[in-house]
Amino acid sequence: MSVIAYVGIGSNLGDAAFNVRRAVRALGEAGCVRQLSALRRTAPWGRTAQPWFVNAAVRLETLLSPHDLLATLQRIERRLGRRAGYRWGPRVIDLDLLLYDDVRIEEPGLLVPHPRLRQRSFVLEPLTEVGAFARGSEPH
Ligand code: A4P
Ligand code: MG
Repeated sequence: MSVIAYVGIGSNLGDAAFNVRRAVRALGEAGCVRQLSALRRTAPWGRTAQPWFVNAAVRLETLLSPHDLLATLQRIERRLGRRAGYRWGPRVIDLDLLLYDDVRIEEPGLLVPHPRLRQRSFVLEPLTEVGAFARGSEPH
């Protein structure tokens, strides 16, 4: 049975908007992209001495388990040119699994909902736009 998941997309290297659009297209491998937020230019969070980001979020209908979805996101990141960098550093593409249905996962390699969701307007705003909190629920 399919479930609804939300994926956050960010880029701040190269043509960031182009990278985000390529990632959205590639997400077809993970399921059906039901809605894409606006693409926003956002000031860098965490490490401020790096280029501005382009951020967006999608609502995705998927048949994949959370682990398989994460593996697919990481495969897409690699294919789009993501190289190992440092935490919160610049990246060609970053795909974060923000929400997966109402599921909570706390494992070393997978935390859902994404842990820093509430601190970040560059995540919350596009998430809201694609309907993540449409039933009036608070961010998890
Ligand atoms: N991981 C655990 N849970 C998840 C999840 N729900 N989704 C693990 C995705 N990955 C998850 O991720 C590191 C590890 O997190 C993965 O191996 C996976 O097993 P990463 O993407 O390689 O590392 P990272 O992105 O450098 O670290 P982190 O903490 O995820 O960084 P963030 O939170 O993604 O922050 N400023 C603006 N304006 N816009 C941005 O998009 N992004 C960052 C990166 C910093 N500042 C930003 C932005
Ligand atoms: Mg990340």
